[in-house]
Amino acid sequence: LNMSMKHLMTSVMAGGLALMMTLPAQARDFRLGLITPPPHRWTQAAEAFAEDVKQKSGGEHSIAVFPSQQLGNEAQMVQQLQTGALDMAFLTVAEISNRVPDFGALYAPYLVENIDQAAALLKSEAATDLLSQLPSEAGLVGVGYGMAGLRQVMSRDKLEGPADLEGKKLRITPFEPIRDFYKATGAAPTPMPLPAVYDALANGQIDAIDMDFDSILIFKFYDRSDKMLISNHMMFPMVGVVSGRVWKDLSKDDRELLKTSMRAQLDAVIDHFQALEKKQEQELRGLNITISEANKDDFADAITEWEKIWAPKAPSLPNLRKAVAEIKGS
Ligand code: 3HB
Repeated sequence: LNMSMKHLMTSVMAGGLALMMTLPAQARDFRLGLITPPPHRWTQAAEAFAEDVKQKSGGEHSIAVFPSQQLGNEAQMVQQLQTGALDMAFLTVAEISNRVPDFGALYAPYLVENIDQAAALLKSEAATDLLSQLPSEAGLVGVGYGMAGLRQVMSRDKLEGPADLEGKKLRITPFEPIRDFYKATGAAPTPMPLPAVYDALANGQIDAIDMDFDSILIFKFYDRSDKMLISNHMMFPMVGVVSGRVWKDLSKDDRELLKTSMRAQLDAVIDHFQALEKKQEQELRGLNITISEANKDDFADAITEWEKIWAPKAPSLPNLRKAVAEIKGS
């Protein structure tokens, strides 16, 4: 071979190699489902995640986001994730706790005292450790936590304290730890996914709702229930997941890309709720709403009842409490 042939062959080989290195193994069009509507921070985070993955994969991968329960409720989305029909989702831990009861530990009433402790707990090792149960117990890879604000109660009729919950048809997110908490207060908990709440309140199907400040503002629930009990009785974690079936066929690089990018967005969701909580409370206090407050002592009996049911079902509870004690001490 003369020099120019050799030169040509080397450059062809180098060109081929460069091409192999820049193209990902397989371009993918992923789908991510969630129940929250477009204005909710979770949906905005999902959109930002999709945009980031598109950019970082040089346009090879895309993620289509389906908000507002378009692909079904959370129970249906979990089934789709298990078969691999759906690739990813941002799910309330509520639905997860229906399948893996240990996650109920995150809903111990007054596990945390405020939103800062909730944020720190969800970023702690104790909470992250729980996620390692998801592949075997639910066929999901738990990438990380997000959250919404702490839970409050709104009602059409008088609501000055826990005693006024007696006999009220009270909307809850469909999961067992919260059902058991409200049953213990004497209320009649009515499970209903977020997108159905406004109409149910408007048509009188329910008297009261369990909700966070942010969604109360987004959906204007105060138009239909103008008594608010600021109770801060529970956290409301979210988890970003990838289908276990989909995950096992992804390259190492693609896994890393999805994990890093999703985690950054989930952390930003936690930071958002932490930063805005006071402002949201102020905004609600400025509206024409009758506000009362309640704390851990006011709910003492219901908490004792809850512990009886959930301490045996949620063995991670002591570990989470220890983490909270460390957070408070630091
Ligand atoms: C709910 O109340 O069920 C809910 C609230 C959120 C997000 C998702 C679900 O802020």
